[in-house]
Amino acid sequence: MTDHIETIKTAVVNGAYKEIENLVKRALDEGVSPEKLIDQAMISGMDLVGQQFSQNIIFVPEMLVAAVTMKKGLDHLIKPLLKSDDAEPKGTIVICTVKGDVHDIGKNLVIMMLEGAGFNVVNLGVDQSVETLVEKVKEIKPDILGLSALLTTTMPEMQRVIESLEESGLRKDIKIMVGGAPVDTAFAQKIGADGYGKDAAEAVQVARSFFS
Ligand code: B1M
Repeated sequence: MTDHIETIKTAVVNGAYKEIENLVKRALDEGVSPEKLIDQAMISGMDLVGQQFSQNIIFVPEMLVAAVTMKKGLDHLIKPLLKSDDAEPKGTIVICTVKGDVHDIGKNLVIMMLEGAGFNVVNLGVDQSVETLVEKVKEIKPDILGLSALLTTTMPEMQRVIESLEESGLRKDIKIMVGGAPVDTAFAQKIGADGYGKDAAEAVQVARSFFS
């Protein structure tokens, strides 16, 4: 089992996008859980990629190939396994990465888990402006708006979204959940969000708590 985890972690770090599907399939066939593959192999691999980037050992192109590799493993093999058939329909969540930010792996993982838990998720993608979000909230009327940011420079966008929703009179009808590596509970409280999810599993708990 450790072998599968180490092999897949190395594949993500090395950007082995041609091999990843086979490696993940083999691990799943041999009984490694999707959750273990995500946490201990893929996310841990991406952390290493981030460290290597900070130390100038690798650069943006390598980081991008690692991201493509992780996405391939997640989308085709793990996503279907995270869906549960008996999940009762819950509320609707509109989710995106904020303006100026194109990181979407974590957000997409959050979406997979929310869908698996029975939420109806509308994924607006990445780099979404305050104006678009206000329009979409007006149009879709979701129960929850989820905002993701991976850059310290894009975190303030979350506050702008909340302020604009307040100005448009839409804030009172919606719960706002924020997340992403640089975000924490203190920041979420400071900007007036209703909840913060440390990871995908916590995001599901927070979303559920809005309905209890
Ligand atoms: Co970027 N990048 N990147 N990058 N990148 C980071 C974030 C960085 C920490 C790397 C580093 O320096 N060590 C650094 C940010 C530094 C900072 O702001 N303090 C950084 C930088 C600097 C940059 C660029 C500026 C580099 C450049 O161009 N010079 C550039 C910016 C582009 C832009 O957005 N405008 C850039 C570009 C990229 C790529 C495009 C190459 C690629 C992204 C590809 C993609 O996403 N499609 C990339 C990658 C891959 C990373 C790292 C290596 C990995 C991110 C990731 O996918 N992690 C990252 C380093 C790191 O995080 N270790 C780094 C795995 C993912 C599962 O975790 O996203 O944290 P995460 O999501 C978690 C939780 O945070 C949470 O749940 C998820 C699952 O557990 N969560 C939520 C996330 N969203 C949530 C929302 C919720 C709730 C929970 O509710 C709504």
